Amino acid sequence: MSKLKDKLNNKIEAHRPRIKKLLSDHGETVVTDVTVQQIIGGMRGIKSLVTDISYLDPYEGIRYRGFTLEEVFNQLPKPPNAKMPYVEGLFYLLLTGDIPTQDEVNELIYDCVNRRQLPKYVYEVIDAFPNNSHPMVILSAAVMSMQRESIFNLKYQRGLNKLDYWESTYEDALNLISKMPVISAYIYNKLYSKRTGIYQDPTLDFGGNFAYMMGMDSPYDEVSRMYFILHADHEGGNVSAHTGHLIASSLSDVYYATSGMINGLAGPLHGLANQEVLRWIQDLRSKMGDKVPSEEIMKKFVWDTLEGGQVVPGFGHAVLRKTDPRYQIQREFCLENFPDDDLFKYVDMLYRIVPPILQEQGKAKNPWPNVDAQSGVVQWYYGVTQYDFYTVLFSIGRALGVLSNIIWDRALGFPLERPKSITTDMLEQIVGIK
Ligand code: HAX
Repeated sequence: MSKLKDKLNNKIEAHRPRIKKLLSDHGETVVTDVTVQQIIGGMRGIKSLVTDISYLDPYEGIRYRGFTLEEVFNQLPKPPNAKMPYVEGLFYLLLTGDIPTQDEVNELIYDCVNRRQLPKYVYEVIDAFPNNSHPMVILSAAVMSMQRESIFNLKYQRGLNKLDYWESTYEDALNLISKMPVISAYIYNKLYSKRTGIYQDPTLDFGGNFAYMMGMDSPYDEVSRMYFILHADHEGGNVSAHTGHLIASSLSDVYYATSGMINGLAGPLHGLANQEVLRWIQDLRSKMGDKVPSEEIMKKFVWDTLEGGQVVPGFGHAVLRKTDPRYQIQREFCLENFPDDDLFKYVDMLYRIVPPILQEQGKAKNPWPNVDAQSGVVQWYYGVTQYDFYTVLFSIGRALGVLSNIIWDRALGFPLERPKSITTDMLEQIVGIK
């Protein structure tokens, strides 16, 4: 057993009695009331999931295992001369709750490097797609095609003790997370680049090897590390995390669950918003030629979008009630590295003019920008201008959190998810209309 798995085993053994006690001694305690608005309105804010991987405070933003993003970026070990930490270190933190030492990260990197090779048929699955397929469709299918590799599934078929579910899920999760960057870079090369095939460097970490496979020079390795870490988790209720958890709750393995979470992320109200932001801005850019628009023109563009019954992509959030710290971190990165870039000037102007407009319109509960308003401009600047691909990058990051959650779901024996639905008639009776 690897040292990480051994440590996880001890943490799981220590955690199991806490869940057991909550259930046996306090199972009937009421946590929250549920309103009609919440039931009809997408279950907003109902406290009905447990995860210790991350917590999202509406005003502070996300904490991973209790650490703010600033603490995560400052405290995780980094490659020599790098400003951004190892992605593997973040995965270690999500799994265990501990900031790893350099040696602990090295061990995990070594383990993951040995899991990176893709079966030949996965390349063939990807190659079979027409080149005008959306990359998220190809990613989802490629992940799904690997279901036959699931160790959990194999062991379950042979008869597996419940207490051991997490172990083979851990193996599946490490296999999948190590392969996802390879799948994604191969999709990128197939769809957009003149490079055919894929070239890996086993001496490089997750972010470094991803940049290498994409054929991107430094600092794209740093950009990748920042991107994957920022997108890793946003507590349990968002569509991608919740989908992964829900699918896995039926004991579907991580390949089914991750393919499903990718499909949820592919919606424009969720992860695809990063693509939408760029598409929307490029629309204005093409009308403007090379010029950056005046504030007046930009305001009209925003109002036209709203009056057309569309949302302004990259703004608003179901939980956050302030500017997303993931947005702020990327904004600071842009200010430090390319403050005079034209596309950044667009995004910067939107940062100033959209919130007052959304406030004036009076619908959005949160008028402030979210992570997706800023992430595309960073990718664009460093050469990934094919914005259809941005949600694939998001998927790699998000898989870190979703897979960590599924391992813990199995370890703590969380059951099949099965909320209750009622009819409109019943709701009307409850409120006294009928
Ligand atoms: N532009 C225009 N209208 C908006 C808006 C925006 N950016 N954000 C919210 N609204 C509208 C909603 O559409 C809703 O309108 P209706 O009453 O007509 O249905 C109203 O304001 C109230 O919505 P809300 O309660 O503030 O927001 P929700 O929790 O329902 O939805 C969303 C949250 C993120 C889906 C929403 O803010 C939105 O559509 N934003 C734009 C798309 C986007 O950026 N998505 C990415 C979010 C972050 C994320 O998950 N990344 O992966």
